[in-house]
Amino acid sequence: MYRKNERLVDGLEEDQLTSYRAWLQYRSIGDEGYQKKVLSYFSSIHLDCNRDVIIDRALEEIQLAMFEMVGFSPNISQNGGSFVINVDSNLAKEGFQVKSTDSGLTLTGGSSRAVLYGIFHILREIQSETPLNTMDCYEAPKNAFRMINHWDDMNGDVERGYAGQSFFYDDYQFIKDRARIHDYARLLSSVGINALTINNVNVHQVESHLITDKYLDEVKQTSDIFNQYGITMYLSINYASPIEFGGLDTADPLDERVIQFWKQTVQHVYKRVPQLGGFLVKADSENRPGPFTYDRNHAEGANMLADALAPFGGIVIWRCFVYNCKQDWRDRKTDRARAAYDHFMPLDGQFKDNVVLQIKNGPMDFQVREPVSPLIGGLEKTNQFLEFQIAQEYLGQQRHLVYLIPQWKEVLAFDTQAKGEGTQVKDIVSGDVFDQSISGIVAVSNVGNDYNWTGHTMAQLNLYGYGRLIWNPDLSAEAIALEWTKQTFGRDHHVVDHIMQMVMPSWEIYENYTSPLGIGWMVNVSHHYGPNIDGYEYMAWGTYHFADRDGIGVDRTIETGTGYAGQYHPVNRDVYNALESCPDELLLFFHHVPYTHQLKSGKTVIQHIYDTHFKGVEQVEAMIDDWQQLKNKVDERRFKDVSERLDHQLYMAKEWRDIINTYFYRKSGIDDQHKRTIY
Ligand code: GCV
Repeated sequence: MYRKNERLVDGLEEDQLTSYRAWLQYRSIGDEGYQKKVLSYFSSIHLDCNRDVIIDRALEEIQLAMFEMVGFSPNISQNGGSFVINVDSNLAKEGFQVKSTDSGLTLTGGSSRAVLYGIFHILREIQSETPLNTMDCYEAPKNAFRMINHWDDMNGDVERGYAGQSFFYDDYQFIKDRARIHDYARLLSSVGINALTINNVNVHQVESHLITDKYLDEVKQTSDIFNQYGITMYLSINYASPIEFGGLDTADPLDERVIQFWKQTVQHVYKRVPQLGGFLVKADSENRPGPFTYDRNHAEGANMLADALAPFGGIVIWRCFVYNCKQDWRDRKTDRARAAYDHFMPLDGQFKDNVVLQIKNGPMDFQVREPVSPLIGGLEKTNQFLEFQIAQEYLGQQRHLVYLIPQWKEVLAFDTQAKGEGTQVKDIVSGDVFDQSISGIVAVSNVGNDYNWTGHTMAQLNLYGYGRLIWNPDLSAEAIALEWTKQTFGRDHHVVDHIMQMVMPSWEIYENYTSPLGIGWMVNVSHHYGPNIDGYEYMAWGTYHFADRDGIGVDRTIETGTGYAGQYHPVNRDVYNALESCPDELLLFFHHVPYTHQLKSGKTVIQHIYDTHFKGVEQVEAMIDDWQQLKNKVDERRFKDVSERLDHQLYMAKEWRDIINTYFYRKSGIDDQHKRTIY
């Protein structure tokens, strides 16, 4: 009854399987002509390269997909066939070429991993019914590292997880049945992900032991599963491990005992898990230990670990999310936005070659809208990863439909001006601008053990889109959404059109009914969901928006504010620093203005807040209308799931609208001309 490749059989109800399959639906091809062509092109597979475990997975995938799509599973032979697979090491290691010939198709990969990517590419095209004789292409990923970070804890919780519990751990143990991990690895490799961490960057005492004999067997078994799909596994480590389980009283990176501790620990870990990629570290941030305790800087901290990992080809991924957690509300000069740059810019050039800095896309924390972190384009002599968050911590927690690719496209297209005009983020993080030995993009995962992986069915699109976008940042948000929709829900125009209408504006819609003009943060303490204007926990007794009766926004200018604007290269610095040139959507991020300040749109700030909040609610209503058109056009289970989430989204959008508009109306004391009836 279930397909053999979906290893997770137990625990799934029949009608949940469609959701579980996500975008790998491989539905039967309806068009008879196209079906015949597929049958003839893939009647047999000629494997013209050595078999290994990754090639096995690739073959398994195409056999399965063919069986599903055309009812026939091709034979594999080494003596001819209409579909030829080979490996040519002259191609880029992860690059592949597809060529149509008179008798069929040839797929050539630069490695086994590339063959796997090529197979998924071909299957994607077939699901969109792309004519087979036009499939010729050469593809190679723009980014060498394409990574996912899990924030899973060993008690089974997922920090900022909105899709159930962890499928790695439960009750401080690895989950014995690894079926789901296989299926997950398959989903990831289908969109080109090649690296991941499996434990939270907040490494508590229990998880510290992941690098000890207590768990190394299971770490190895998990790593082996991912390796089969071309994915290298990493672990988050606790900087204070020498104290946690090493019997030392210090984690000082320059202390010889600490240095020896890490050398021996790493040596042991690699003996047990030779394919491990290295360590991810969150240090001196949100109460995590780090080198600051010993008056050492982050280069000293990271380099010590890098030395221990170097003999094994391991790397250290070091996060730049370091800031002072407690700020007094009267203090308008300390600025969390400045922190990453202030800490790490002075260290540019001091990190070892096998260290890479991981930088969140914005200077704060994955808000609905932030400027790009000035560290990207600032650092010139340091390896760097850009960090996104697929989990929708501040973007509706996977109860709201928010398509994140348009936001990430803006980040990647941002012109940092680091080497004059045209120095876009996408070229810096890919390592094309500065000489970096390690470069790429990483994102916080949005999956859990929910039967549909992501809680909201539509949030599958963000996982899919993340992989596709970082493989090729030039793909448009529309193209990615279209690919996903066709694979996930089929090619019916009616279905595709309505879903596209829902997803494409969804980021802007969310912004409309939540935090306006770059202000961010107005969420409830600790869980970060729902409107609370004065709620953010790390701002002691105050807010990050400084709204008072006279105005709103954070003055981050050089002359009178925190000086954050000065962290950008001159053109961007000047644009953000001047009230006249600062773009409306980031106005309150950079400036404190009166409510009557006129935006470039011609509206006042207060009127903009009112209008967008009303508009956002109307837009959610329109989304619901779109979805309702699809009743009986998509399977019942997914229809019901999405309908329920949309209803909740509308409820919450109204709550946001009413709370925000009422608050600012009262706060500003603006007269009636700006008012609209709220209730
Ligand atoms: C894993 C934010 C989140 C934390 C998260 C942190 C980080 O502050 O709220 O849950 O911790 O980012 O990125 O380390």
